[in-house]
Amino acid sequence: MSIQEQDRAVSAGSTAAGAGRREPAWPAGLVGVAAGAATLGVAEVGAGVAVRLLGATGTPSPLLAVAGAFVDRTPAWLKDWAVATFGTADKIALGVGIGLTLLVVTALVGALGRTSRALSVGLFLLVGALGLGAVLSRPDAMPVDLWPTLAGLAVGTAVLLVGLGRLHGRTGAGLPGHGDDPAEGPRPAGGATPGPVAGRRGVLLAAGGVGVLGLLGVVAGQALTRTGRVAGAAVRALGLPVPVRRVEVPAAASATVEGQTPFLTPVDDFYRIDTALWVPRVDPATWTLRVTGLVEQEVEINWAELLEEDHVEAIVTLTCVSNTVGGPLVGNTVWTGWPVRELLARAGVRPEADMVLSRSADGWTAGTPIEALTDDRESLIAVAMDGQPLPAEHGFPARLVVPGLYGYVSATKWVTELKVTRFDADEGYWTPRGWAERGPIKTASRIDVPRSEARVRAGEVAVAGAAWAQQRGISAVEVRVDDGPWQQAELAAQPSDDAWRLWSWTWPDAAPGRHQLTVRATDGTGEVQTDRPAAPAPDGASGWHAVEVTVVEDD
Ligand SMILES: Nc1nc2c(c(=O)[nH]1)N[C@H]1C(S)=C(S)[C@@H](COP(=O)(O)O)O[C@H]1N2
Ligand SMILES: [Mo]
Repeated sequence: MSIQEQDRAVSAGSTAAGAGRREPAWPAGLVGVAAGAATLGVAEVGAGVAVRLLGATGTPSPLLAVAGAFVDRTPAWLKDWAVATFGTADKIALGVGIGLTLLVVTALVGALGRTSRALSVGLFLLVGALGLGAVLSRPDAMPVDLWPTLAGLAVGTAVLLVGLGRLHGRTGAGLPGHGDDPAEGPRPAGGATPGPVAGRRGVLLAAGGVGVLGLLGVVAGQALTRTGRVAGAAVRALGLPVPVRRVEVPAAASATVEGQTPFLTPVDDFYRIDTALWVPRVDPATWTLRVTGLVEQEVEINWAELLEEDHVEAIVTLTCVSNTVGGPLVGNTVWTGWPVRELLARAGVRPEADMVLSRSADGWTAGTPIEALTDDRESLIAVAMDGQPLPAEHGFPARLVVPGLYGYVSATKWVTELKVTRFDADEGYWTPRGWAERGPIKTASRIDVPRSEARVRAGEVAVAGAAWAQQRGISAVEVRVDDGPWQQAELAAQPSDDAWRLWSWTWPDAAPGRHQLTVRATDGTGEVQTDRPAAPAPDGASGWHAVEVTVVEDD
């Protein structure tokens, strides 16, 4: 009997016996959810095995593939909103969003099975096809990456068919046992038991069990996948180049006020922004960096060769274009690396080139104006931050660091290729997604102390923060209370124009009540930070950072 025939038999049976009584939707919905969970459980465990044991290069996990495909299609305003709302937890938020969507969709698909099992299975497979398409659309995808999802769909479809069949009093084809329970009473001639059958409870329990197992599979599969991708202890054991030039970080550059951001951001606190849903695990033994495109000759270097070159240290503040005024997506550290300009010189850049499209192991790209990589600024192929190998999530084994440009147009992590090209021929990942083609960093300043909405004691109040204008440096920072006059802040030392400059100011006579503190910086060229507010998209936020504080009576 085909599915359609069974359907007809089922509806005929239930109308005859049920006399118009409509079955509730939720048991069938639960079966749909169980089928979805079973699919994902099998697929994610399979994906974990594919990544861990079989060395898959693509994204065999349908969940990560869908999430990745979604991220790639995120318009600027949505990315902006997500980062503003969830900060660096945006990936978790995305995971929760996908989970809830799947819950609703599979429940609906299951509930439709009351009317037509064929329709239910058809829609179920359609959703599965979207997952398969997402897997195939990922960078480095191979047809073999499809098997975990296909295996999951086979199991999920079986769960759906059997669950719906039993729920509607039909014995699934080749499934003995059902209906033999005398408690279910006599079976009508059509072979269908009437209405909601006594076996329903069993079906629901089974569906719940399958659902839980499926979820466990998802958790286990994700754990397998992720640990499989993160560079392990072997990474730490690798030697690092001894820099031919070291930087001094003078004590006078340090924070002076408690709660102020430290001059060097601890690696563990360094913000992380990327489109990678799993951290690419790049094996330095097979890693290479190629220079291609508009060059006299293509050049390729491997890890051992890179370590042979003359590395230097540079203090560079990295900033994300998505950072809001006063936001946290900025960090400062000492980078160790080989100047990009030396690698490009080896390849010989042709005069018509005006951009370098750098590409990462996971297919992400950044378009950087060529002069930022060939002039005398300290643009590096960085292999270390704060004297340690790059953590996997910050680009191990090598990434680009380009002073003066937002990360999205320059700071390619897990970098594998530099394609010398032109802006009119190529574009970086974020450009077609609504972000500007070029992203020079705007002068910015931030109040860290006191925090917004803090309560402080009347009298002397320490105010402190950081300001940055990479490549230009900071020459002044001013603070204002309410609409009062601008006051010069004290500046810490600035060992590099590419690093932020810490500042502090003592508010001498904070009076009880609510007050607003505002900060603005002047860059090294004498230009004052603009007060014109702008959202991060398309080329970086602007405007003055202000905090509201409540001053309370000193007792
Ligand atoms: N491969 C890759 N590199 C990337 C990105 C990315 O999505 N993929 N994001 C860029 C962006 S937008 C920023 S702000 C910086 C952030 O670097 P961090 O995570 O080390 O702080 O990395 C850049 N490099
Ligand atoms: Mo960014």
